[in-house]
Amino acid sequence: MKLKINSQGLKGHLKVPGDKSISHRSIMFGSIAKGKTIIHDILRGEDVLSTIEAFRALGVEIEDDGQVITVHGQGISKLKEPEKALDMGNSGTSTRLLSGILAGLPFETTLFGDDSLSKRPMDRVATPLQMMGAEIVGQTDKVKLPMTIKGSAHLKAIDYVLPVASAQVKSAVIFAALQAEGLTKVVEKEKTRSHTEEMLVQFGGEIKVSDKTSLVPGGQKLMGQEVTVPGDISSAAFWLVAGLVVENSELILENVGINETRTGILEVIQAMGSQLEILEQDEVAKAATLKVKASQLKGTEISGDLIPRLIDELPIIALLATQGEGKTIIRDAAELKVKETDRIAVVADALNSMGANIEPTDDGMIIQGGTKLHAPENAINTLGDHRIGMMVAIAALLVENGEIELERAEAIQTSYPSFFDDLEKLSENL
Ligand code: SPQ
Repeated sequence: MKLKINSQGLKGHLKVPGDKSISHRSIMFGSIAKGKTIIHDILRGEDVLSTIEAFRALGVEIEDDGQVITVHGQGISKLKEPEKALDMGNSGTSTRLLSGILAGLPFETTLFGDDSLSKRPMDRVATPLQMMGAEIVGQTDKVKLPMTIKGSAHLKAIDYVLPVASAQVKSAVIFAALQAEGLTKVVEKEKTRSHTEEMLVQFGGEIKVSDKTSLVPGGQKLMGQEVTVPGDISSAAFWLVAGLVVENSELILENVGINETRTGILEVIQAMGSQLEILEQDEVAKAATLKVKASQLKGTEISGDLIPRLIDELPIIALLATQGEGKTIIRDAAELKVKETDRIAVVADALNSMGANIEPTDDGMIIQGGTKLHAPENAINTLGDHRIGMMVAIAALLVENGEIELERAEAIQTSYPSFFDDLEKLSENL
């Protein structure tokens, strides 16, 4: 598709669409709990639809009346062997978290995905789940998809120190631990998003979390709940950055999820000296209304325990850094290489083709600020990565002349189906 260029400014209010991580988990917890779960404001992105279809195939009745989703949970032991292999689409979260659930169910399930997901490593979940007693076979030693899981009705609790900072691996082990005999201990490398732990408690489960350690007793039974999904800060990030870098912009973003394990981008924006205001904050819903205005920015350093708190925002933060004054250094983010694409290489290639100066490194990027972006010579391809597509669409707003063709733009449906409608709306308000 041809991207909109040369924006004269973005203005107005936007209610940010539902959080993808919480949407997946609301379906999963609802499906393994007993009783009705009612979900408000779920994200109907393709990744979440993959999760919904997978649980329907496992025998769960899930209704969508266009307003709320109702999951008729019958308890985890009532999930049944699917008739065919489950299509996980593009979704790492669906695949890895579902693996933890399937690990304790005594039947065989095969999971497959699209070209991007089939390149992503699944050994990170297969290893702890095999230690607990599940049989898991995938392609190559990295256990890539298609992968077959034969669960065990007698999972054993383990003590597991995560070798990578990953909420998906932590969550897979927690889901398996709920079904195991004994107390499972999971120790994180860095603190990652806490949605699984929090929602487990919301669904009546038990978990003891202290800093990076979680203790999960086995044999748990959960109860259906009413869930309201807050807006996704990872989707809001595109508008936060657009509001800061596109001249003459002023945006108010409502319903932005502010779980503290996800708010690293707000700290970066503040460190870069930009104008960000928190207008309202709802501590119960864990959501806030944020306001941003076009600002002068300066370079910063992003590393260490901040990385898992903004891992999915790094592509759009890289664009932000190209517009600051001075250098921005991103370190400790090697995990970017195993996302929907190698987000270090793909971000650097896409923005450099538009005139940026980004040096990819083994675990991050060195970004020179103050670069003027132009239309690239060739089309830019998302390579199936929604966050690359949205980052390039925001970068295009800064380009004054020419045309920018985005190939495989449909990848954006993964997490933000109304992205271009929202861009249109914010562009019309001048
Ligand atoms: O689900 P998927 O494809 O892995 O999605 C991504 C994304 O950009 O939307 C990563 F590519 O988000 C992950 C995130 O990076 C979602 C997630 C979760 O919901 O638990 C955790 C993070 O992944 P990880 O590997 O660090 O656990």
